[in-house]
Amino acid sequence: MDLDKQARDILTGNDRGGYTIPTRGLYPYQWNWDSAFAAWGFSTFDVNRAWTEIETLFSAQWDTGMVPHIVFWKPDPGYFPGPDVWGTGRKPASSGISQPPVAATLVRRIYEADPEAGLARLRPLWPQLLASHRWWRDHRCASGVAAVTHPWESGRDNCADWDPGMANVDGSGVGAYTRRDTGHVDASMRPSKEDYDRYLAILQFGRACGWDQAEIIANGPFLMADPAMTFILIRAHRDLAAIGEILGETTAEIEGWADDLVAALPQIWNDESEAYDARDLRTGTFAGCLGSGAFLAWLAGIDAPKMEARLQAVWDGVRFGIPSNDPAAANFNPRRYWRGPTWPVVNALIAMGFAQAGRAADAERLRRETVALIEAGGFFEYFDPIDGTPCGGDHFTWTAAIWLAWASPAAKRG
Ligand code: 9WN
Repeated sequence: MDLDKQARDILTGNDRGGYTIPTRGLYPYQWNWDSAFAAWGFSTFDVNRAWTEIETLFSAQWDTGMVPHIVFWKPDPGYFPGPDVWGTGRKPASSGISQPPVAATLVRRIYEADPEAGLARLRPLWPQLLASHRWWRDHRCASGVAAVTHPWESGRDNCADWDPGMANVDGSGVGAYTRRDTGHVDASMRPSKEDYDRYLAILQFGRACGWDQAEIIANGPFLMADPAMTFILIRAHRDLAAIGEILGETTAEIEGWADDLVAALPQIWNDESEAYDARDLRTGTFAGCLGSGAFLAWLAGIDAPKMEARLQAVWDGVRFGIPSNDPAAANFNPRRYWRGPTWPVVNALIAMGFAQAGRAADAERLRRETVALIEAGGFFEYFDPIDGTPCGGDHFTWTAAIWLAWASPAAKRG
């Protein structure tokens, strides 16, 4: 069957009425950055539905400005940890952390694809987007670059990048619980029990302090500087400023937020590995990891000539796409979630950066390799970057979305 049609069918099939779930079974709620990608995909065939996706996500925004990483619109026992475990007391029920703020970047694209239809939808979103970017600035960038308070906040949950921070988290007292993820996909592709204990310990700290951000930043069990989040946020600030210009708003403050992040980048430059690297903000320890996070630099308009040779070695070390971890690293695992596999959705972001940097050949290579994965394996959550084996969930929303908006031969790439 025609892949464009299949992709559209996945988006409409995962539509739960105003919001899209990432995939049935494994992820039955609305996820933050997944929804922004879903909207980008919808914009290729139903722009009205694209705007609705973003509006629904932002309708769950906290009064602090935070857009939560999961919105639990309808109870579903198939996912753990659900709303009762998070205990945020919000309406609609949501988790207590956020996720990569790709919304402004993708909203700008959705608007540009059809400015006439978009203007009336863009205007009401402006204060919401601005409040969410201010939240990032105030609560996650105080020490310079962008930090994450939980691996789940990074969206690249199980990356080796988080190992130094996770090593300091005591997961021994979290109590008994039943995971649901391993009932949906092979356990060898998912995080270990020790990882889940620690994820829960971090969650329980947040819950115990009523999700008080100052307390979480000062004393929470996990705080790491994240290159990927920093690059995504720089790009998002610039895109938000461009949206502000369209709407005739003042944008100098937002440009200043982006400039401040750029100025802080030396904080996450690891001289030893000659690359941007995640860093434990409690101990100062670098993760010593090289993967897709560092290669989002170009998305932020950062040229990193010193990282060039490393990029080529990591990319040439696999066959399909840019891997989430260096294939030469001892902790590389080609199938375990974020410890080596390649994500079509991350490839789309990296390619956006390549295109912006005038590296058309790299952008095209990344697109072709991603196309090969989807053509052979289908619309899976992620893939083994060496032999192309599809992994994780099937009929996956963001893979279908980036197919329509970027990878498909029919996509209008801008
Ligand atoms: C926790 C939905 C989400 C993605 C994340 C991905 C995975 C969740 C999980 O699935 O995380 O948020 O339960 O493993 O890592 O990036 O947003 O697709």
